[in-house]
Parts: sequence; structure tokens; C-alpha cells
Amino acid sequence: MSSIRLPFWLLVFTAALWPHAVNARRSYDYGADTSSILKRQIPGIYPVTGIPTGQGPGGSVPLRQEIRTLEQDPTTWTLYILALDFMQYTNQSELLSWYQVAGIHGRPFEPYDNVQPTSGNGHNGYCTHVSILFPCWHRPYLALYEQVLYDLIQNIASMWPAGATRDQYVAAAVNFRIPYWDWAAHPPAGQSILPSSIGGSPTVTVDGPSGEQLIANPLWDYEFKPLDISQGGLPDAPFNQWRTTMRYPTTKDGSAVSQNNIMMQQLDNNANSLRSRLFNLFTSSQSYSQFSNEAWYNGVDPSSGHDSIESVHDQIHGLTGGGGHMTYIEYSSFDPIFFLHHAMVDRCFAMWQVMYPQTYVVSEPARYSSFTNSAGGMQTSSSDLTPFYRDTNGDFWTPDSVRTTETFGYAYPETANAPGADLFTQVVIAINNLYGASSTAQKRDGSLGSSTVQRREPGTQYSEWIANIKVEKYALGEPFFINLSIGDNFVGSHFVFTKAATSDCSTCDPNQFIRASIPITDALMSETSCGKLASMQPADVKPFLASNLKYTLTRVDSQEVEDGEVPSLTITIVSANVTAPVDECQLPVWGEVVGHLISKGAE
Ligand SMILES: *[C@@H]1O[C@H](CO)[C@@H](O)[C@H](O)[C@H]1NC(C)=O
Ligand SMILES: *[C@@H]1O[C@H](CO)[C@@H](O)[C@H](O)[C@H]1NC(C)=O
Ligand SMILES: *[C@@H]1O[C@H](CO)[C@@H](O)[C@H](O)[C@H]1NC(C)=O
Ligand SMILES: [Cu+2]
Repeated sequence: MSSIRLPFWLLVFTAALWPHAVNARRSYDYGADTSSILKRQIPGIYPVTGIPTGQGPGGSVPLRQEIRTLEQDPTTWTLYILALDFMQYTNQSELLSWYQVAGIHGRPFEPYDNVQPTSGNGHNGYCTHVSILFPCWHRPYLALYEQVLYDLIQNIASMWPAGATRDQYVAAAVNFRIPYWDWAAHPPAGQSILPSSIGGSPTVTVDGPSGEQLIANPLWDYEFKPLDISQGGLPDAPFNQWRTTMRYPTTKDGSAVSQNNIMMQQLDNNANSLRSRLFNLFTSSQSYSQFSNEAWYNGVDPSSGHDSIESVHDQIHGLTGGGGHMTYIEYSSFDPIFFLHHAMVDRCFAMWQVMYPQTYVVSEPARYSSFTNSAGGMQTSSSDLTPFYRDTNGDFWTPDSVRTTETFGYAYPETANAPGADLFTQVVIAINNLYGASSTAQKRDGSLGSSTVQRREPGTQYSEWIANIKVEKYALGEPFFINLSIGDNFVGSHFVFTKAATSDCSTCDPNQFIRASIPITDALMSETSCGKLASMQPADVKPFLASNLKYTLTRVDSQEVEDGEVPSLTITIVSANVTAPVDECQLPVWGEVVGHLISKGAE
């Protein structure tokens, strides 16, 4: 467990010369005509079927692995990189090209597979945000993406010359499932939360059917081919300037390059906060309505958790975008990191479903319009998840029909349903070990949790402190960060994820509130250890926070927002006595959540 393993990327990736513009980008040359691959053979409906082949451990369906784990399997990794490359270089007019599949989510606001917009909604993507459908809609979306890569991989594996090597690739191909990127677990010792395969180099050497070649790294960015700046493409600045997807772009013109090194720092700065946030979400959020999406509505029950998987997901969009594509709802999915991130979101959903199997979609009105839904229209467990066809009759997937991942032929390591498996315990152990702070938790590198050990002894009570945020999503008509600090120490932040200011948001309800939480327990613990705070009890913490907790609002371009510009913002400090689990098979038990301080205004 604790031995140091040479990371596989050292063997695969060329020396990192970033930030560095990529001239002479190239795709893998198979030395053969591959133009018929990914062309849809039969016109008509293209259903999302899931993948019927392969076998996972102990007879479960095949697993979506964490990206660093997948990388340890050079055969499957090579197929994955080649398939991404192929999809990205497929003509943008093809239904199964990167451009078209990514384009379902937001821009270019064109019908996919001929699924037309409903009246007045043509200036939206299909994706459903701040919606009871949020985790459900993204499930068949990822299944479509996975299916396209899977089909490509079967073709690619068969291109090796006949023999043992080809047999090995063909055998690996049937088990292929897309990886997820765990942005919350401790990374391997000495490494960043951001895997080098994603942000380490703009090029990659891949040993494919025609030998070793240096190609553009398909996890680094996507190059538009060509960049369509017409009304039916990406007409608004700066997206009409950027020929590739951007992360922390240096400029807003065509000379921009990505700064993955800044993205890495930002993710690492926020890693502890994300980990606690996910742990709190998993252990305290018990109702699907509250877990699934960030909408604030009358009747939100603070004792069932104030955060949501969508809110946590928003923070990753902010941290990976830095003003580039991931920062904006309607451009984000072109960046290859989008699908790695959303596979993680789907995994969190699947793990949460194992713990709380009884609760699911209830009818709620849509808060915002999408390509086929109007704001205010009812969304239910039998709503169509457009444009994802279930069969060639024209039926769509619905929340009821996407409730388990096995429907699409995959599971995650924690949800692998082998005969005899105790799924609940399997998931709880993973949550404690990967995201928990109790002393039973082991980090991924095998070491025990360090500074956190003393205060969360098994079976004892500790005080969990949280800042609950309530704010209008379109308060600024553009995305922004809400940051908390104690004195000069950064405590955590939340990113309010919106469309770009240039987008038509005439139907975006400016008064729709969203929810999010920032854990502050760790920050308070540090204050007690250096003597500035006497105890974690409310009698000490309340006056301490009243004079030391500050918040700032920052726009994506780092400009600070003046106090008073977001009058809808409320930050409520709450605490609960939590009993740490006695062992890794139990969840912590949350006591009553008590409110203490409100930043301003009133709930
Ligand atoms: C993509 O296909 C379209 C339609 O067949 C064709 O007009 C266009 O030239 C192709 N684009 C590229 C870059 O090959
Ligand atoms: C707020 O946090 C975000 C994300 O961590 C960061 O990019 C931004 O610079 C911070 N703003 C301030 C004023 O510190
Ligand atoms: C936790 O328990 C203590 C003592 O039983 C009590 O004083 C406090 O108000 C409780 N609530 C917490 C964290 O905040
Ligand atoms: Cu997203």
C-alpha cells in the first residue's frame, strides 16, 4: 500500500513545456482510411443503449474507475486516449463527434438527433440545472458519451495486426468504461488533486496500432475544427476568439493559452474544503429533493442538509474554468475535463443512492428553461430526459428508467454489486476512508489521517460548524465566488455557476435562490490549537466568528464586488453535535442543527 510507485504518466507524457501554445497539433495516424468510423450508418433515431458487454470484479458489471487507476492499466488507457482523439477529430457535422455530443449541454443551441426545442426555448441547451432532474439528466448524457467511446474502442482495438497484442487490446476493449476524476479524495502522496494526465502536457505519446506517435493530448483541451462563430455556433466574445477550450486563459483574444498550473493550485487550495463538504453532504443529506439540486424553495429543511451535489459540482466548474469554458454553463462541456468531473458527480449520486434508496424524484416546477422545458413547467419522475432516446420508437429515458447505473452496464468501485456484497457497508467504508476526518479514516496513500486524528475519536462527540449560503443565482448576471476567511486565513469558497453575461437570459428568474454550504470546522480547530479560540462550543465560537469571519465576493476576472451589490446574500452559521462513528462501517450521527449568526438580512 505505502510503497512508492512510479507514476505511469512519466512513461507516457513528454516533458511538460507548459504554458506553451501547441503548433502542429496532430491526431493519431492509423495509416488507413478510418473515415467511415463514427459516421452514423443508419439514418433515424440513435438510442442510448448502455453497454452490454464485459465483466467487473466478482461478477459485477464493469466499473468506471478513477482516472489514476485507469492509467495503471496501459492497454485500456491507450485505447481511451486514442478514442478521445478520434472523437475530437471527427467532423463536427457528425452526430457522434465531440462537437455534437458536447454541444447537447449548452451551445450551440442546435437540435441533437432532430429533437426540436419547445416554443421560445431555442436559446438554451438541453441540460437541466437547479432542477429536480439534475443528476438524472446527466446520467444518460454520460452513457451516450461512454457508448460513443466504447464503439470507437472496439474499432480501434481491431486495427492492431493479428496476434497476441491485438487479442489483448480486443479483450480489454469489451470492459472499457469511462473514468471519473475524484477531486475530493486525498491524492497519492506528493501529487496534486489534478492528475498530470489532464493538466501536465498539451501533447502525449501514444503507442497505437501503427506504433508510437506524438499527438495532441485529448485531456488537455478540445480544438474546434473549425470554430464556428455564426449564430448557430459560438458567436459571443471571447468564445468566438478561442480556437481551443481554455482553463485560466491568459487573454480574451486569439493569443490566449491555458494556465493549468494555476488550475492545479486552485484545486489544491480548495481540496480540504471540498473533502469536508462532500463528507458532510453524504452523511447529512437524506432527502433526494435536497441532495439532488441547489434550488432553494420554501420548505427546505435545514436538518436534512443545506448543501447539494449540484452546489458542490458548481465549485469544480469555477475552480477548473478560471474564466475559460468550464466557468459558464453553456460552454463548459466542450472541455474534456467536464466529462471526468460529471462522471464523479454521477458516482457521488450512485453512492448516495445506495445509502438512501427510498427517496427519489418528486414533482417540482422547473426553475429555469432548457431547450425542451419551460421554467415553471412540472418535472416529474416520468419526465423525458431529452434528447436521450431509449429506443428507436422515439421513447426517451426518464428519471424512473435511469435510477440504477446497471441499466447502462456500469457501476463504480464502491457500488459494484457482486453476489453477496453488502453495498451499504461498502459505500460507507469508502466514504469514511476517502472523505472522512475521523481517526479510523485512512488516506489513499495508506497513511492515517494526521492533524485531524485527535478531534474525531471513534464514538465521541464533536462540534461541526458550517456556513450556509443562500443567494440569488443571477444576482450579478454572471458567475462569482463567495469566499470566507477568518482574519487573513482562507476558509473556503463557493462558486455561483451561471451562464455567461453575453447569453440571453431573459427567462432566467433573477429571484431564484440557490443553496450551498462551506464547512468551517477545520478552520475553527486551527484557531483553537493556536489559542485564539477557547473551545468549539457555541459560547466561545459565536463571539469569535462575529468579530473574525469575513466574506468577499469576487468576479471571475478577480475583480472584487462592492459590498451591497448582492443584497440577496445571506450567510447563516449553524452547528451540530456530531457523534463520530465507532468504526469505518458506520456513519457519523448528526445531532440537531442549530442556527447562531446571520450575516445580514433575515431568513
Ligand atoms: C465536414 O463535413 C461536411 C459535410 O459533409 C463538409 O462540408 C466539410 O467540409 C467537412 N469538414 C471538414 C473539416 O472536413
Ligand atoms: C476566492 O476564491 C477563489 C477560488 O478559490 C479564488 O479564485 C479567488 O481569487 C478568491 N478571491 C479572493 C478575493 O481571495
Ligand atoms: C452540543 O452539546 C453541548 C453540550 O451538550 C451544548 O452546549 C451545545 O449547545 C450543543 N450544540 C452545538 C454544537 O453546537
Ligand atoms: Cu456540470
